[in-house]
Amino acid sequence: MAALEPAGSFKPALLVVDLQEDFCPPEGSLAVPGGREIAPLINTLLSLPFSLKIATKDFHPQDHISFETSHAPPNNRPFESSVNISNPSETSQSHEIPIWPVHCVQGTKGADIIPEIDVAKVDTIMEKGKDRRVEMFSGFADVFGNKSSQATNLDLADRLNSAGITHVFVVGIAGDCCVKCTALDAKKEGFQVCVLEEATRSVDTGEKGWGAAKEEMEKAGIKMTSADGPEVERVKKLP
Ligand code: VGL
Ligand code: ZN
Repeated sequence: MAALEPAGSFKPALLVVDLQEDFCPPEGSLAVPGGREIAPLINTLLSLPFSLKIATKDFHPQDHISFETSHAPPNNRPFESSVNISNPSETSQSHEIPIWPVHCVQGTKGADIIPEIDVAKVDTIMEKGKDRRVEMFSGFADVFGNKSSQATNLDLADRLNSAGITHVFVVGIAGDCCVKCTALDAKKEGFQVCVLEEATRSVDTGEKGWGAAKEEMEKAGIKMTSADGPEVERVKKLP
């Protein structure tokens, strides 16, 4: 659908990925260094005339398959262990996923969007990762590429397409995880995609983490840019 927009048209959306308590210091169970620092810049972006502003939330059941508590030791160490999970809709397919500390459990404070973010400026909040059986980093689909209503409250691509969105700007946390996967899927869905680098923070800021994530995104045709760059200038000029 995005491809059906007239050439040269510009209807940008802002996706604010997972700015939640559990991903932020000082108390988050999966705190990403500097996660809270990017809130002021994200609020500035939220006040710009994007056609649509969506915030995503990682929103897991308490027995989610990515949690250390869902697996037996010794192969359940967060940031070290990984497990194979099978595709709920095609059980012959499997995928290796990392093990995480318990995070963003539905109904807990850890799942809340941090109060520093001006959520009144957000049009829609989408929840992802709701199916205990499968990992979902991207707001568009799970790690197998499934779009299931069991895992989310909203089909993100549908929402963007029905608003006639052409360009997707991605910010938030974690840069090397959910931001990357969401940006890659946005590109696959046919949108032009920018990631605003200073408005993301990563679990691993090194070459293997954010460095590799940037390379993968750039290879896919995603633009790494800045809030001072020409892409955001174009948003500022919108009526
Ligand atoms: C995320 C790890 C596990 C993220 C979500 O938001 O980047 N990371 N679940
Ligand atoms: Zn998660």
